[in-house]
Amino acid sequence: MTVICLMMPDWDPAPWQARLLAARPDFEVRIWPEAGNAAEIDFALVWKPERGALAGLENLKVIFSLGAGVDHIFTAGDPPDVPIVRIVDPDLTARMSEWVVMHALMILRDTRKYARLQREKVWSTDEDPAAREVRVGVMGTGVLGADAAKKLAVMGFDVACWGRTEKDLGTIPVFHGRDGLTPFLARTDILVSLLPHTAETENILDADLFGKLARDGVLGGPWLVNAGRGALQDEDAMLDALDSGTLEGAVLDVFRTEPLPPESRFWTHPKVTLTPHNSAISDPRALVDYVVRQIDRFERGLPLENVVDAQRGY
Ligand code: NDP
Ligand code: OXD
Repeated sequence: MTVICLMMPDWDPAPWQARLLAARPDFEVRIWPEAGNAAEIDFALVWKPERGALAGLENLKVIFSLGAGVDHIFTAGDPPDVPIVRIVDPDLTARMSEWVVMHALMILRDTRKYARLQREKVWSTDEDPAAREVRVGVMGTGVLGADAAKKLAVMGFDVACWGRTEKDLGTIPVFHGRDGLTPFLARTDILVSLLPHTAETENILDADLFGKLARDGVLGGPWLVNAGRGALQDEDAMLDALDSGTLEGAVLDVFRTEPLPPESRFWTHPKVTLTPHNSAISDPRALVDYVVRQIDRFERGLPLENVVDAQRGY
């Protein structure tokens, strides 16, 4: 008997449980906190587990993050010393790139202005810029950053990326490391953040960074698009930058506190578009197959895929 524990306090576990059992009727699927004898649990499938919840699973073999990010596991306390496998799946990747490309196009085509003109019943047009004139900088050259960058380039944007280490993304220039950050920002009109939250990336989106973005672009000022994590952003600095015009606008899917509290200024700021951390949802219809495949591999003695480097934190 293989015992699975679903730890997803914010999500409905029912579709995950049903799909797991359909794929592997031999699984016993328990739902936290009704987990029975914790020593019997082999695999934990988690999204934002409660603090300390993983620590008691003494015979755990693998932790599966039900998202691409794993910061939610580390911030819930020291997890047991077992492999952590994260989601890398075309369904999730495609969703994120759709969201990034959609918002880059909405910025390019100034949909905010045309919505206002429609409300005012004004028939008026400007000389809107072409995608090739807009420099998009993607922070993160991993699974999501690379895919979004390639799809932005297909739309005609002038794309570059920035990551921790050197990478080859074909015709897309890749900057890396702290030394590469300033020149990368200096050629960026739309900054897309697809970084993980680690000790190194905490608050990376701060006043200093906003001040280094290009000011000579065709959009009238630089934009920030963040779908990485809220902890990447210094939110007071971001609001100051929006108020002062250092940032022309921001599109935010993630926040330091989620759900975003009703009193947050982001809800009503005229330069902010926000979405409720749904740029790339984890859909059990796609992702259960991935997890089951990894468990099958583990049981057959094959290496797990997409194992997180716990030292690096992603
Ligand atoms: P990957 O691990 O594939 O990529 C992470 C990228 O970040 C790599 O290019 C890595 O560089 C870079 N990176 C990490 N640390 C640093 C640093 N200190 N300086 C510069 N670059 C750094 O992750 P994914 O692309 O799959 O996912 C990225 C993140 O997106 C997730 O961790 C999660 O936080 C977020 N996400 C958000 C979702 C949402 O709905 N809003 C949905 C899914 C993911 P290198 O390769 O050189 O090490
Ligand atoms: C993820 C997320 O990390 O949805 O996959 O945030």
